Amino acid sequence: MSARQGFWLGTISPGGLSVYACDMTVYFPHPRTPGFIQIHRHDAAAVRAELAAGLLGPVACTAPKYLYDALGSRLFAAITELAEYYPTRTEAAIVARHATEITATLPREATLVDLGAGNCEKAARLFAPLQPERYVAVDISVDFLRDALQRLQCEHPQLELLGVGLDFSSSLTLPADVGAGPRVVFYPGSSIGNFTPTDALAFLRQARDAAQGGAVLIGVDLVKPVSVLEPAYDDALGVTAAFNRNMLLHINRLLGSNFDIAHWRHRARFDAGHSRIEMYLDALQEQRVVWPGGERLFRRGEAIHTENSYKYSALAFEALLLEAGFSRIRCWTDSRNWFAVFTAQASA
Ligand code: AVI
Repeated sequence: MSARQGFWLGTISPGGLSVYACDMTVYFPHPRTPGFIQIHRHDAAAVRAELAAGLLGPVACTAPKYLYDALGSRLFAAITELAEYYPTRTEAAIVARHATEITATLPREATLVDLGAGNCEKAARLFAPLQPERYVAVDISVDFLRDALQRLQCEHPQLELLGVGLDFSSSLTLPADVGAGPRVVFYPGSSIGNFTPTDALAFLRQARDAAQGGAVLIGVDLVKPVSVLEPAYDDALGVTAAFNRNMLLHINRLLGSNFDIAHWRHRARFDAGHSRIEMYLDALQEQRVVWPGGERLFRRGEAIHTENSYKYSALAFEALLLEAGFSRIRCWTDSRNWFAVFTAQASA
């Protein structure tokens, strides 16, 4: 908001009073504030049913989203700082080094849609080279986004900001409020690796629709020696172990179960056949875990499969993007070929 104003200025000096005309534009503070839309509704009964079904399977398993309660999100943030966990800093270095080239492949003045935005830091680094018209931060709950978006609004008073609370792991249908026109769908951190390749393909197809003729910008972790991969998921400090075991405390609250974390050990292994890191919790002793309406006896050594993190070759991920209907695919990697950043166009 601005107003053009003409007014007079004067100075008094030993030579007398000099008066001169001044014409300037006065800027008033912009009243923009971030918008918020919560779409995902926590359905406690459905969550309990999903958890119980997973725990009662032939091999007990849980969806990786249950790793992220408030403490789990903080532990994940700590993981990204570990020497062994290379993906976050490798991706940031690729984006910083090639920002001009990367953003040149993306539509200007588009809506930047950030999936799993959290503290919005990664997307904010794209604002200067990309010049988006609108920034839409998506996470499971808008409560995770409030502080970050309010801080960003102070730094970028002209940018339209919207927080959307959506569980996009089940469906990536964005509300109409996100607006018309091309979008850049940003999915960093190799979170796509936490889907099976079949689910990743379905997700990419939805991302292509969501881009409305724009493009995607995706970070993908690449296959590399086991000696690098396994420590990244089983660090010396035990932060990833705490992240994994904390899930049992989260499940106790959601399901009313009685997991005792003292009886469970973290394990991570690379399965070359599936090209994925698998995370497990192994029972240290035989134990009966009970919850309202169910129970399971875990034998000593029996495991709960808690997460998969798929590692791709650049060629295999390019093939997945092509199969999902993307075109003009570009890829940037680091000097060790550990991580890849892809852009791909949603239009033909
Ligand atoms: C969020 N996601 C990409 C992480 C990964 O590398 O698969 C989650 C993680 N699990 C253990 N460490 C990090």
